[in-house]
Amino acid sequence: MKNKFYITTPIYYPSAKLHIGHAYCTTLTDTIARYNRLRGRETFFLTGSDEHGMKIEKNAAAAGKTPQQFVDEIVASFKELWTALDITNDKFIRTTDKEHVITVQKIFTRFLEQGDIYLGHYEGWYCTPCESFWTDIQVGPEHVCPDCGRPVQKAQEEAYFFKTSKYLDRLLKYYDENLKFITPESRKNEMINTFIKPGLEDLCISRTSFKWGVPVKENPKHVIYVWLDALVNYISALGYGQDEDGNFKKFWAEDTEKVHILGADITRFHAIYWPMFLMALDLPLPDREFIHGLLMTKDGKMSKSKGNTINPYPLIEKYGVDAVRYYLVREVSFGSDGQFTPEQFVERINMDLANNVGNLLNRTLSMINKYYNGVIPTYTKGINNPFDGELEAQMEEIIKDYDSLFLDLHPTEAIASVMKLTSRANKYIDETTPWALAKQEDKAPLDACISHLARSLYIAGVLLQPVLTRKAGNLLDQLGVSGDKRTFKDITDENVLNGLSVHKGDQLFPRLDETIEVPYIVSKMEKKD
Ligand code: ME8
Repeated sequence: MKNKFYITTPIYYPSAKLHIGHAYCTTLTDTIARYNRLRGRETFFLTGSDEHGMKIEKNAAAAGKTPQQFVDEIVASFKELWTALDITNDKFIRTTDKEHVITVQKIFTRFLEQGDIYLGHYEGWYCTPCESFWTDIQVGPEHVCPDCGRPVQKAQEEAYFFKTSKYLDRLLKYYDENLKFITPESRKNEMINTFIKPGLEDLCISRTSFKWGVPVKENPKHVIYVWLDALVNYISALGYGQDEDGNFKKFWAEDTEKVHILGADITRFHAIYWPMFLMALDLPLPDREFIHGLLMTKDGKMSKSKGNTINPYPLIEKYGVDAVRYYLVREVSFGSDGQFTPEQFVERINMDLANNVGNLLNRTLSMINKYYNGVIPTYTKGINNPFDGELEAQMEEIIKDYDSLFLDLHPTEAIASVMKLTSRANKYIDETTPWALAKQEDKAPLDACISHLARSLYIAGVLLQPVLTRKAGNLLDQLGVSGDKRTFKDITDENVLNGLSVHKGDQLFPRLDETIEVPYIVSKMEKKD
C-alpha cells in the first residue's frame, strides 16, 4: 500500500445550484478521505468548480450578470453546501483562479511545442450543456447527445486538435497492466467498445465561438477547450506549473495513491483523454478512477428541465448532517445506480442507527450505570463460552473487512460491516442475558459480558467516524473515550476502555416517524437566481 493518498471529486459546473447527486459524490469521497486520515495516511482531498465554457457564458447573460459575477455567487453556494455536509476538502480549486489559468496556458504551449497539438478545422455535432463535440455515428439519426440525450447542433470552426493516436497504444497498455485503473471494470470495457474500437479521433481542443475561457496565448481568438482546462485542475491545485516543490511533489508522486472519483457521465474524459494529457506531460497516471452510479428519483434521472432535482438542504435541516451522510453512504452501493425516496431514507436511519447502534448504546450504558456505577469493567476474554469467542472473532473480522473494503473504495460495504458487528452485539445481549448474570455471585461472567459490549461499541464508534461526523464522536464521548484514543490503530488495544466512566446522554439516534415531501430544487428559485 502506498503511504500517501490523494483523492478528488469532479469539479462541478456552477451553471446551477448543486443537488443531492453532487452531494452524494462529494460525501462519499469525503468519507473515503476521512477514513484514510483515521488510518494515519497522509491525505489530500480536492474538490472545486469548473467555471468556464459556453453554457456559463449563456446562463450569465440570461441572468443579466457578467460570467465572473454569476460564477462567484454560485460557487459561494457550493462552499456553503460543503460546510453544511461537514466536507473536509483540503483545497477548493476554481478554474478561474489565476494560478490555474496560467498553468493551463503553459500546458497548451508545451503541447504545441512538442507537436501534440495542430491547427485544423472542426465540423461536428455540438452539445452545449455537455460542452462536447460528437460524430454523426455518435448522435445517431435523432441527433441527440449520447451522454445527456439532449439535441445537438451542427457546428464548424477553426480549432486546435490533440493527437490522440500518439498515446493510444500506451493507454491500452496501461489499462492492461493496471486492472483496477478504471473500476467498475464494465466502465473500462464500455470505453474500449464505444470510443476506442470504432476508431478514436483526435480531440478538438480549442473553441472560437465564445469568449468565456482560458485564451490560447499564441492565438487569442481561441479559448482552450473546457475539458482540458477542467482536467488540469487535478494537478494545478497541487501547484503544478507554479510551485512544484510543495503539494505537487508530495501528492502527484509514485508513492501516493492518486484516486479520482467521478460519475459515469464523464468517464470518457477521465479514462481516455486525461491519461493522454498526463503522458504528454511526462507525469505519472492516477492509480484509480472510480466511477460511481447515479442517484435518481422515483421518476428517473434528475434533471433541471424535468424539475425533479433534489435539494439536500431540507434533509440536512430536518434530519441532521449525520443522518444525511449515513443515508448517502450506506443506501446505494458505491458504483451502482440508486433511487432516493424519503420513505427509504427514514427506514434506513431507523433500521441501522436507531434500532441497531442506538439500541446497543442505550442498553449497554444503562447496564454499566446500573451494575457498575458507570465504570466500565476490565476486558476479560473467553468466559461466557461460546458467545464471547464468537463476538471476539466477529470484532477482529469486521476490523479487517472494513479496512480492506475502504482501501478498495467500497465505503458502502465497509459501513455495512460495522452494522454487522452491532447487530451481533445486540444478539449477544440476548444470548448471555446479563440481567441473569447480575444475580450470580460470581461477577466474572457479567464483567466479561459488559466489557465485550462496551468494546463492540467502541470499535463501531471509531469506525463510524468517517461517515457520522458528529454522532460517532458523541457515542465515544458517552463511552468516556478520550480524544486521543479514536484512531484506527487504537481499536486493536483491548484495554482502552478498562475503568473508564461513561456519561449516558440523550438518545443518540431517536426513531424518525415522519417522512417529508421530496424536497425538489424549485425551478422558480433557479430563475430568480
Ligand atoms: O461534469 N447522481 O460537472 P457536473 C450522482 N464540470 N452523482 C451525480 C448526479 C446524480 N444524479 N448528478 C451529478 C461536470 N453527479 C464537469 C466535471 S471534472 C474535471 C469536470 C455528480 O456539475 C457525478 O459525480 O455536471 C458527475 O460525474 C458530476 O456530478 C458531474 O458534475
